[in-house]
Order: sequence, then C-alpha cells, then structure tokens
Amino acid sequence: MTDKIFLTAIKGHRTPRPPYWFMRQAGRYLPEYREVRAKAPSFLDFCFTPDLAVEVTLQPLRRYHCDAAILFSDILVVPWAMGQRVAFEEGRGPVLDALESPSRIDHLMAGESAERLAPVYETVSRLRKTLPDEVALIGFAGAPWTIATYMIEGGSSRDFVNTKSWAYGDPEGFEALIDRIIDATVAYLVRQIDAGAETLQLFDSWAGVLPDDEFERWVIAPNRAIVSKVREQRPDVPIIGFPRGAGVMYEAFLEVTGCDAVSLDTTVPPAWASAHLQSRAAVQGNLDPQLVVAGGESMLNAARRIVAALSDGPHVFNLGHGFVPATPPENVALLVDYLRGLDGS
Ligand code: 1CP
Repeated sequence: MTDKIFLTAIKGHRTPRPPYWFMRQAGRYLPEYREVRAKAPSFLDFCFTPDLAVEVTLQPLRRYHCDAAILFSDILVVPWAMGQRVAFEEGRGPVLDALESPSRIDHLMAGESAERLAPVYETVSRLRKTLPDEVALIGFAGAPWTIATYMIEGGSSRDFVNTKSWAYGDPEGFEALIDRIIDATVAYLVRQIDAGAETLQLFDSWAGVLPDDEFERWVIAPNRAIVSKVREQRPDVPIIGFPRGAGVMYEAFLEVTGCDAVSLDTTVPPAWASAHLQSRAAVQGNLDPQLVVAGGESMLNAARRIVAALSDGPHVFNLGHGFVPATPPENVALLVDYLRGLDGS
C-alpha cells in the first residue's frame, strides 16, 4: 500500500478524488521559473545543474500542491548523451546536428551513454529526499520515434520529411537507429529508478503523424520494447505511455505495450477513453492547455466534464499537452481549487 494518491491511481485503483499534476508544470508561464532560468548560461546547463533543476521542479508544487512532481530535464538530453550536438536557441527551440544517413550512425553511443547523464540522477535523488511523503516523483524520457525525429530533422519539424523518408525507404537502417535509442533510453530510465523515480512517463509527442502500419512499427514496438526491458530489470515501477495524437490507435498501443497507464491528448473524447481504455489501465488527462489560458467557467466546465466521464475508473487529472507560456498562473490556481474540492469532504 502507498499513501501517495497518485501512485494508487496510476497502479489502477480508483481514488476519492483524481490526483493531479500538469505536463510542463515547471516552465516559462511562472515568473519564478524565468528568474532561475536566467541564471544558467544555456538550457542544457540548466538541466545539468542539480541545484537549479531541483528548485524549478519544486516551484509548481509550492503554488499548486500537485500530487506528483516531474523531474526537470528535457527529452533531448538523450541524443546529447549519445553524442549528438544539441543546443536550445532563444526563440527557435532545439537545434541538433542533423544525422545525414542511416549508414552513418556508428558514432552514436547506446546504453553506455547513460553514464553521461549523472547530473540528472543527482537531481532525481535530491528530489526524492526533499519531496513531502505524499508527493510521487515522475522520471521520464522521450520515446524513440519522437527522439529520432529531432535527431534526423535537426530540430522541431512540421512534416517530418527526412525522418519519414528514412523510415519508409530504409526501414532496416532506421531500425538500427531506433534500437540504439531504445538501449540508451532503457539504461537512462533504469538509472532514474535507482536514483528514486517512482513512475516513468514515455513522451511520444509526434506519434500521431504515422499511418497505422508505420505506427505499429515505430511507435508501438519501440514503446513495448522499452516497457519490457525496463520491467525485466525493475519490475515494480509503473510506466505511463503518451502516444500523442494516436486517435483510435490508443487502444492497440495500450494493449500491446502493456503500459500501466496512458496519457490522453486533448483530442481523445473522455467518454471513449472510459469505454475503451479504462477497464485495462489508468488514464491520465486531458484538459486542453488553451482552456487554462482562457480560464474561468469555460475551463472549469471542461474539467468537470472530464472528471465526470472518467470517474468510474482510475484517473489522474492532467492536461492533454503541456502548459503554454501564455498561461496565467492564477487560472491554474482556480483549476487546482476545483480539483482539491473533489475529495467529498
Ligand atoms: O528555455 C526554456 O525554458 C525552454 C522551454 C522548455 C522547458 C520548460 C524546454 C525546451 N524543455 C522544457 C522542460 C521539459 N521538456 C520538461 C520538464 C518537466 C515539466 O513538464 O515540468 C519535459 C517533461 C519536457 C519534455 C519535452 N521536451 C517534450 C515532450 C513533451 C511535449 O511537450 O510534447 C518535447 C517534444 C521536448 C522538446 C523541446 N524542449 C524544449 C522545446 C522548445 C522543445 C521542442 C518542442 C517542439 O518541437 O515543439
């Protein structure tokens, strides 16, 4: 048994109120985050300085008393650890030295890359010691398809032209890259668990751009491989999958990967999730982050609708994607007042 309401729900049990945390709960919408961020020379230095990473992880908890904290880092630390150049440019987002061809990935490290991420484990371990007993600590990584898009496109993309042409035109070559990312990611996640992470989330943010057969090969299969390899080594830590944009493929994703929970993006109807997913696993989600920008009754009505539709089974309240920088912090406070009031007392 656990006294952490988040872990109770994520392991598949109904709870008196849905526990809550928010994707990108730390970030630029908070003035105190911007203040700390200004102290680090670069975003990667920021992620790799435990004092700063611990502080910004805790900031949203002070304001909103979330039931879970998510480690402050980024999914792109894994390509960096594998040996790719990664930088974050102001106003432009991530910039990587794009990989040129499937036959030229030999320089990339796999499992041994996890050694280079020692500062992240230090952050996890300090957080675990600092967090109140009732708050769970979530570790995370990007899923291989999403990581591969950044490695091949050299940054964010709209159409994924280069990644798709590798995956469709040279599936064996592309698979070699995916396998290397899987090994790096498994080693990284196991180290996060050993440092104190109590749940893991796999972010497949660009899962929704693939047709169904490619989705099976590049989203479902790699997520499944990570879930089973992590479980072989550390069987007791729940894993949340987030195949953003998967649509009707959410069902197959859940069934085949064996994730303990799935995070629903904004487009998934909660009533559909209740009927098709929640009997098998906990669901997390899925308020549109733009509704928190709008605030007021529009936001609260949408939150009430989600809670009502998912109240028959295990549910963790969250957003359908991360907070955007324009989010007024007081709207988050209003949402949290509503969620805290749901415990029936
Ligand atoms: O300077 C800044 O403050 C940059 C903004 C920022 C932040 C706050 C970036 C750059 N990363 C993060 C932190 C972050 N990223 C967390 C921390 C914990 C929390 O949620 O509070 C997490 C979990 C991520 C994960 C992440 N990074 C994802 C997956 C989730 C998602 O949003 O889909 C992705 C795709 C990234 C890549 C990334 N990092 C940052 C940017 C600008 C981007 C590109 C996003 C894109 O391509 O649209």
